[in-house]
Amino acid sequence: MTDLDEYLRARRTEIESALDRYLPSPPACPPSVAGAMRYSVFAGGKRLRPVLTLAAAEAAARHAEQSVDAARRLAMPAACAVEMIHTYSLVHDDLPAMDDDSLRRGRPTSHVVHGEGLAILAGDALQAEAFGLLAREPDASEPAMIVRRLQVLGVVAGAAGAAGMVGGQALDLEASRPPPGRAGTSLDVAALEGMHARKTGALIRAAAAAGAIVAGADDDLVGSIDTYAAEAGLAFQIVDDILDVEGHSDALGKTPGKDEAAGKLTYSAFYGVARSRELAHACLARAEEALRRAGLGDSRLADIARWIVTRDR
Ligand code: GRG
Repeated sequence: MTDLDEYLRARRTEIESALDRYLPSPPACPPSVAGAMRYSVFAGGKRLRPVLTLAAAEAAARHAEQSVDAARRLAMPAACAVEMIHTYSLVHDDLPAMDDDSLRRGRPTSHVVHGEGLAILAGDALQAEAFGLLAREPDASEPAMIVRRLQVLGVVAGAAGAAGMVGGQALDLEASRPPPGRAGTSLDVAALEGMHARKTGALIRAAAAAGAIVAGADDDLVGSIDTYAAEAGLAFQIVDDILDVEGHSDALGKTPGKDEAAGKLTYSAFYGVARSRELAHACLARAEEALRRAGLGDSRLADIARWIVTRDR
């Protein structure tokens, strides 16, 4: 097991126990909705986004010669909130009205198990719980921490909303499932990049920025970490498209080949797999450069970017 594997394993364990604490349970809420939320949250996701939040907080703390462990603790609520929002987006994306998928994270999708109504509600509740958590935690009364908490809330809301993930999903829907009687919009490669920047890139950037902000990074450092995360996020999407062509459902935990079968424009369809790999490596080089310039060249963030382009699931 590599050093990074050990790091990822330790962070995932901490994230999962924090998610378990933060998610609502009966009698505070009905067992049906609690069960549906937990079904999707604890289905074995990679936890890329919350790990980025924690690693960005660590990088900011190390930069300021402060405690890495304390920074990670401060960043845990934002890490979990981002994972809740990501999970809600997957539950809703899998619905028949959207991507209509029956396999996710290696299990039948939420609506297949719980029915469409409860799947929609579980997604809605995950989003609401995420923002409640961001409003409450970290529980500190110093004015500086209250300001950071509000800043994180604004960054995550922007990334999740109409200018971010929801907007990207709307562009995807317009292209792939237009309203009855209307032709789908056709995406060129620039539009494809813009759509992904919103749909998956925005939340990945917000995940990293949130960690840096809560750990007290100044605007310059947050900006460098944001540049890094934008490149890492694009690399993540390009690799996701490659895995849709080359991956196996056992490793991926979802149905491979769906995008290709649906005739969707993807990086691998447009550029071919070999060129797509080169593009992902070019993103990695730019992500590493952004870190180096900020004095974070040897941080965990760099290892995570390398893992993003070499992953097989
Ligand atoms: C429903 C508002 C709304 C948005 C949905 C993210 C998203 C927007 C849809 C997912 C569609 C998709 C498969 C996009 C490709 C990239 C991606 C987000 C993959 C899933 O993320 P991973 O690989 O998943 O990090 P795990 O399960 O590991 O957390």
